Amino acid sequence: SVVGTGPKNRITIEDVQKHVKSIVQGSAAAGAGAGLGGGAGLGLLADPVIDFSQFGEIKEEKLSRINKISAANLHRNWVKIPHITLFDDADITDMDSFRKENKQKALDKGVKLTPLAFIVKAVAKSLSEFGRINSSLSSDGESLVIKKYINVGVAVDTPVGLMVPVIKDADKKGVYEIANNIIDFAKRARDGKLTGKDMQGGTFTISSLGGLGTTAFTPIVNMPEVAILGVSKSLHKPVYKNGNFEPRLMLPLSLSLDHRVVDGALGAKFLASVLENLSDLKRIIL
Ligand code: CAO
Repeated sequence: SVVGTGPKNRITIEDVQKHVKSIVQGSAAAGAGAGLGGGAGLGLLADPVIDFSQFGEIKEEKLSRINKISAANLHRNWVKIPHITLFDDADITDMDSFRKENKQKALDKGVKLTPLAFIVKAVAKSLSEFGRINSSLSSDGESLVIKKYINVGVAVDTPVGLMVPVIKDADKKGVYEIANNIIDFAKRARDGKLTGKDMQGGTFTISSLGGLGTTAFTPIVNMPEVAILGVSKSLHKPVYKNGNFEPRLMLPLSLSLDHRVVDGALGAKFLASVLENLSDLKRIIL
């Protein structure tokens, strides 16, 4: 890689010295990035190489192909996207009574109605009103591509890793159809039968750990999308209403945003809209 400046492009002693100097200066700049005053490069330390067996018995498992693909994507998204995460609780008392009233009827039609289908519908409605949340940065970083279609990805946990199939045109689908899509995708994801097409074209992602039980978490934005909603387990909580504490079923939500595109204020308005849709089903049914 040394550029020769001598006769017929021969490499001179000066060329080699210049080349070495540029390399040394380059690594010094990267090293400065690791300290507080730097910033030109990330200047990260190399991963530690440790023989863990010296401390006790170990077992080594190979990472799956999906593990490796998602690790590379998550790492890029974590490093490149300046995240902020907003937290709030949605009052889903009425929504959940409605869901339970219709649970058996839905099962008779072969549909398992979980809160997630309602959440997808509520989010799709809000996305139709907040174009900036349903957007991507152009690859040159010069403009914002606002999508008129609403495709909601749903993270599915499988034995070989995380997959994100996409519910296309979620705003145009009813809750039953969305629930059907989720069941079909989850089954095919776990059977290793999802296609590339099933996982393309998402404009927003929902990651639900509600069935497993967490109080809150900070999901990582799924590039090139600019926002992701984390769903935790709903719990009955005392809510102060009309001068009394009432037991209400509250659903904890966490909205992570790409701060380059979405400011906290806009994110808060979007989250408030999702909360309203979930607490008043009429808003999403009509
Ligand atoms: N609060 C309380 N209960 C909830 C809930 C919530 N937010 N969400 C689901 N539940 C309940 C369901 O109603 C169901 O109860 P019943 O069996 O009594 O009806 C039970 O929990 C299990 O639900 P489920 O997980 O089978 O179905 P789902 O529609 O909620 O989710 C799917 C489907 C595919 C998204 C889920 O199985 C999954 O894979 N989640 C993991 C996602 C993940 O790993 N995300 C990444 C996180 S960061 O790495």
